[in-house]
Amino acid sequence: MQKKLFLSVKIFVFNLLILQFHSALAIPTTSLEDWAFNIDGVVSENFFGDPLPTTGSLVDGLGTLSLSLTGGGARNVIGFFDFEIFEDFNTFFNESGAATGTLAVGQSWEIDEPGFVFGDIYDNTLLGSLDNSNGVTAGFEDDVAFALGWDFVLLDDDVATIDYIFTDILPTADFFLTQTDPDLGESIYFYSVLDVVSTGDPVDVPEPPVLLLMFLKNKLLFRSRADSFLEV
Ligand SMILES: [Ca+2]
Ligand SMILES: [Ca+2]
Ligand SMILES: [Ca+2]
Ligand SMILES: [Ca+2]
Repeated sequence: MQKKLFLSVKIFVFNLLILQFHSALAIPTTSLEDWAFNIDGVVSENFFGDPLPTTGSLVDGLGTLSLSLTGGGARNVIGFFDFEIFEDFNTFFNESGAATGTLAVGQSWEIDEPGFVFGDIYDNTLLGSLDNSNGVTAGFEDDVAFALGWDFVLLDDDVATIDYIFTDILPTADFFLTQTDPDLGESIYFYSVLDVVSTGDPVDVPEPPVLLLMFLKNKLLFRSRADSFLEV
């Protein structure tokens, strides 16, 4: 028992030293190894040197990437990401993923090995259909990749904004994915927000006081005409 405790303390101190060494050298703990987007069947892949179809940038693998869509019709968007945590120190395949919360309408997700060994997440991204399952659960650590998708319908004058948020702060989002390096107790979180705004001109509806004035004016006119008619 004492031996086990001593071993645990040794591992804890070792991990602490690695963390301090890491921060002393200002080496980012997370890095984006690979990404792909499928926007209505048009695929952008980091593997082939495509530019990211998003705006925004990531610092040490964290931040927000956004994209805007216009044009009426059914839309299908998937963002795939392969992040590594502490890859230089304890590899990229000692990590696991988890999904938390309730999906929004039209939202889909996947956590899986990125496709070099057993995962089908990359193929699913290219096909435009995620399997809503986790292939790299805790206890079965490997190379974690994750993806979030949206299926929705836009009207002609709608603008959709999709944000992909990567953070090391536990989110309050209704649905989010977690990638964890259990050996160092480090986690990053990923969630997506879809916002649709109509840019159409609002129907020109008179303000209530204006309507009331028009009604009173018409009523007065009618009465005055009626009175004139009676006086003849
Ligand atoms: Ca790792
Ligand atoms: Ca899968
Ligand atoms: Ca990887
Ligand atoms: Ca990974």
